[in-house]
Amino acid sequence: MTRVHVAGIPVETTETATVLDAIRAAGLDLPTLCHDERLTPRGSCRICLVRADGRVTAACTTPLREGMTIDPRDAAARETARGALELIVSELPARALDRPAPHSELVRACAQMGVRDTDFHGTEHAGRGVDDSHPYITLDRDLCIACGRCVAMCAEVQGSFVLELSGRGFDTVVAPGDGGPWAQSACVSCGSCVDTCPTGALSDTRAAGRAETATTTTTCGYCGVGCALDVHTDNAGVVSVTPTHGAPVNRGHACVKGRFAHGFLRSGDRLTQPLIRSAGRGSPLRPATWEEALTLVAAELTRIRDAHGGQAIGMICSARATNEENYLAQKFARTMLRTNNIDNCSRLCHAPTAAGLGASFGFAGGTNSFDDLDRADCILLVGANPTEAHPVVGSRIMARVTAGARLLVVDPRRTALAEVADVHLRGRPGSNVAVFNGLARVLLEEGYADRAYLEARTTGLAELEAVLHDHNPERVGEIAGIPADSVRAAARLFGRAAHPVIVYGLGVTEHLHGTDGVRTLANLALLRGTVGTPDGCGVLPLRGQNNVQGASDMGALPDVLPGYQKVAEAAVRERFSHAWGVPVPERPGLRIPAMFGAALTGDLRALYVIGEDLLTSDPDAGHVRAALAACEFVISQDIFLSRTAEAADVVFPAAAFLEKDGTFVNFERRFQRVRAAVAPPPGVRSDFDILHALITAMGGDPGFPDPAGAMSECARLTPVFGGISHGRLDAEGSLQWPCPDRGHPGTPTLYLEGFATVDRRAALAARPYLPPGETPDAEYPFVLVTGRRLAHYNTGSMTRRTPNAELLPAETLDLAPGDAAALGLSEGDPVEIRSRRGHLVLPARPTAEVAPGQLFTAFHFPEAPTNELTSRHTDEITDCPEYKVTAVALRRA
Ligand SMILES: Nc1nc2c(c(=O)[nH]1)N[C@H]1C(S)=C(S)[C@@H](COP(=O)(O)OP(=O)(O)OC[C@H]3O[C@@H](n4cnc5c(=O)[nH]c(N)nc54)[C@H](O)[C@@H]3O)O[C@H]1N2
Ligand SMILES: Nc1nc2c(c(=O)[nH]1)N[C@H]1C(S)=C(S)[C@@H](COP(=O)(O)OP(=O)(O)OC[C@H]3O[C@@H](n4cnc5c(=O)[nH]c(N)nc54)[C@H](O)[C@@H]3O)O[C@H]1N2
Ligand SMILES: [Mo]
Repeated sequence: MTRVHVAGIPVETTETATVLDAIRAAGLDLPTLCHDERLTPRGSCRICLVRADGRVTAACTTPLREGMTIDPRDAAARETARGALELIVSELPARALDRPAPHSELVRACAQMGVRDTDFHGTEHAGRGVDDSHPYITLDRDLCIACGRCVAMCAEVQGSFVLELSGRGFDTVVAPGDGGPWAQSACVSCGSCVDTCPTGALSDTRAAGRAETATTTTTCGYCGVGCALDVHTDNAGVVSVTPTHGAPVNRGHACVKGRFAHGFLRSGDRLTQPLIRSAGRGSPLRPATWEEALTLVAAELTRIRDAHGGQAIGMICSARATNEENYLAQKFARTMLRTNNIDNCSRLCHAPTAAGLGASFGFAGGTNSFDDLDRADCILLVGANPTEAHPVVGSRIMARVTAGARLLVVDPRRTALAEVADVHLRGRPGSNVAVFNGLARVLLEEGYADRAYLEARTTGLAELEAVLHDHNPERVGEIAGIPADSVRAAARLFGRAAHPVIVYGLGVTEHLHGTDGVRTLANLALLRGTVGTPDGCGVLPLRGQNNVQGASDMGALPDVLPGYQKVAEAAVRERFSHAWGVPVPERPGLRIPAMFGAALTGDLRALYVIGEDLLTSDPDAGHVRAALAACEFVISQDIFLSRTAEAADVVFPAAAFLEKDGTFVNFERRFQRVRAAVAPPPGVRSDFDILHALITAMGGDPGFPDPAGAMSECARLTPVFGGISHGRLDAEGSLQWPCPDRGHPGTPTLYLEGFATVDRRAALAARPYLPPGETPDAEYPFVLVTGRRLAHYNTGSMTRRTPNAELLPAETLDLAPGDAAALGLSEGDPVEIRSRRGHLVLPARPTAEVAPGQLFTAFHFPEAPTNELTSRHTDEITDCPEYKVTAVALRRA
């Protein structure tokens, strides 16, 4: 603690604070231009000159000393600062003052320091020109003051190192490193340069000429990182989105989706009316009134339930929707449809995480906070590509690596982070369990295991050692196709680290042995004793969808009620039945893949799908098509007419995340508020309102009028969320579960007082390597891996309806250059990919990112229906599809 005086006011600050921090802590405003609290201070613009302990000094770079006296209004210092500002603006055209003050620190500084438009001597036609090649970012070179903030943001925060200052003296201007047009540079469009620019030299192209009238802080609705966003709006809708400064997760950073991809909201093909079929299947979908559609759905669901029982109806809820919507949906399924047949896309994604981490440690969630990455000195990144799929996390990892942390990557592809890794274990798809066991063996054999921790806090070491007996690095290397020595090298770096952290993604879960993968990976954290300890960094699964953690937490799952309380336990059912006034069905329900199977046998007759495009995202699309066709009645609730909606009997038009109220839970178990920044288009209702109306139409009582009421009912019935409420979140910002009561601060780090298992110990898993469901053979010699690309999101329904489509216009098949050459394929040549289930044609993209014999593509475009190819193999424990391994054949098309 340092104590100083600012203009006579006593101020206490942290030891690392600067004079500027103290001035701001005293509640005084001091204009700055080159300063950004997210960056290393530069002290180059000199407009923050003040007097401190008698000397004139730049406030932003001067560290505090105990007892310092600071005079931020000292006449001589401020006059020199004014001179510095006058010198800066003398080169700028006066139109620099045209920007609205909230977004221009220059405009604010001029107003506060009395610098006028007549001090601007730069001509309108200085002629350095505008680069408007990029769909979102415009560079107006004549407004650049070469402060270097954008360059520092790109390097220090984003970790892309794309921008630099080029030219000399007053001609210095920011440029994408290679000097060509911005759009052709390696820029990843995170927008942090725009966000930091103090003059408007860099601006958000889509916001040009619009002035916002309101700003709403909400949580991003794309991936599971949970970035806080400020959404700026006018009467016509969203003007721009900026990352919320000082927010706990993203700390003022964002990515191309959250920051820019909001244009889909006003897309001309938004669903705005319910659709029904007048004359049943085969007749076209036609617009209907809400009353007509709700009455029809209520009547059909009631008829099928009463004739065939609740088990004849299935509901797939949405990880895109809020907690309150998921809570209401599972309550609807259980009380009105009288079935536990409810699931969500966690099934296709991180169900093995929930099962695996639950079995190893106790809770179905990541063990630590994202912030713990700040102290990690070794990052084991497995089967995840966060630079594309969780960019804010990818950037933070890059920053740690730049600061000296070791990086170990386990991925068959050479991803951007594999490129900078100390060791890249490039194992064959499906070989994880072998690799993790190999690492475990070296940790134990070479004395890196924390024996005291293992003794005190875990069970199963002897069984694990028995399995590791035949997983030495040589055998593991053979299975995975990697050198045994690189397994040893990785284990040693992980073993020697003081604070190793494990970060992982779908490359671990979406496999026949996905849960085994999670468990054998969790073993490594236990062997090092880094879970449930105050300075441990734990295991962080990079959950996928914005609210996939929450949808599962809310009980949109067939075997658990909210908070993972088991349907099979009578006491749990009793408590919910009592509160809801309807008995909760006893039998756990069907998982998504089993719902399709039941539809084909006639056991499932109706399917209600909220915010999920089954025909695009579930594996073996042909099978899904047949299952939907076999159902008597299919309802799709979406913001667009997805393929699944096209195949449905009724379509309800739903509101999107920027239009609704509630909460999401991110990958660190963090509840955060979602607030409506704009109204939905006329005729569109939120998922909450639709379900609410439907319950009423079926003669039921939803039990609460609004999302806040849903959250409080959930909190009353769910011990781990007992202290969560909208009121508290509004006041405190965010809360990580477990949060059992109103006075509880939430739990950033799990298991400090013991694991949440019966014996309070973590369970080491003894699982041997087993081969994947599909392996290449003479007929299908290639392994296709499917995953994600930066600019598009899952089925692409949102991002393809924004200028992100200009950033990535089409899908490709990525293949090793040698394989391309052997097939006579050059960049862009059409290639037919055939699996045992289907085929499609994509342009070839030869790249060394992909290993020989392997292929990679995503599933973001309707023209590339990847899931026509994928198989119905699923994780043995959780039924998560084996999306990461499909045997295929290639042919020039
Ligand atoms: N831009 C963008 N961001 C997204 C999404 C999106 O569609 N686009 N989707 C969101 C969703 S729902 C999710 S779940 C997350 C997913 O985020 P990630 O899990 O990072 O995404 P993927 O690209 O599917 O797969 C990750 C990596 O697993 C590797 N992999 C494949 N097989 C194996 C294997 O056997 N072993 C190992 N060790 N690695 C393997 C792949 O090569 C790939 O690099 O992203 C979320 N964020
Ligand atoms: N081949 C292959 N397939 C995969 C994967 C893979 O790696 N490879 N990954 C799998 C994974 S991890 C996942 S999570 C799934 C994702 O698959 P999906 O969940 O089907 O994909 P999304 O595009 O995220 O969203 C589904 C639908 O929700 C709609 N939507 C968005 N917001 C809302 C809302 O607020 N309310 C409503 N009602 N609708 C909304 C969108 O328009 C879209 O049509 O895909 C899986 N499929
Ligand atoms: Mo996902």
